[in-house]
Amino acid sequence: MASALVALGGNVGDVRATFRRAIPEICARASAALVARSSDYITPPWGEERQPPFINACIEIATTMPPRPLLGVLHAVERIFGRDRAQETRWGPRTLDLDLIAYDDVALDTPDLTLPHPRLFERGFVLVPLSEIVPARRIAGRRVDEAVLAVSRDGIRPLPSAE
Ligand code: PH2
Ligand code: MG
Ligand code: MG
Repeated sequence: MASALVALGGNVGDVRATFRRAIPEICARASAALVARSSDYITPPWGEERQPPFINACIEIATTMPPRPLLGVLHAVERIFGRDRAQETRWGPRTLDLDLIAYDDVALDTPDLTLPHPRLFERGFVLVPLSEIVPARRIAGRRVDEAVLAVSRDGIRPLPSAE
C-alpha cells in the first residue's frame, strides 16, 4: 500500500458539502482507504486575491493505485463536482480542486504531474491542514510540522466540524 496525500480546495458553491461527497468518491474510484482527514479551514485566496475565500482540507489515503492513474481519478472527481477547466482562470474560483501533494517518497517531474507538489512549501492553505494529519511526515526531506512554521498562516482558521 502506498500513502498518498491529497489537498482539497474550492470557493464556489457549498464547498464543505462537496468535500463530504468527494472524499468517498475518491476512495471508491482509487480502491483506497481513508487514513486521515483534516478539519476544513477557511483560507484567504492565494495567487488571485479578488475572489471569495477558499475552504481547504487534506486527506491521507492508502492505495495500490499508481500516481498517474490516481491523478486521473482526482480529475474525474473534480469533473463530477462541476469543475470545468476550460472555463476557469489560473488561481481563479473553482468548485473543487484536488491536488496530489505526495505519494510515498516518489519524486516525479513530468509535464502533467510533479511529485512532491512543486508549490507545497509556499502554501499555508495546504501545509496547515497537512500538519494536522501528518506532522511528522517528511516530504522532500522536510518535516511537515517544521515546514508549516515557515509560511504565513494569516487568516487561516479551522472550521468547527460539520457533523
Ligand atoms: N487554489 C487556487 C488558487 N488560490 N487560495 C487558497 N487559499 N486555497 C486554494 O485552494 C487556492 C487558492 C487554485 O487552485
Ligand atoms: Mg490547487
Ligand atoms: Mg489542482
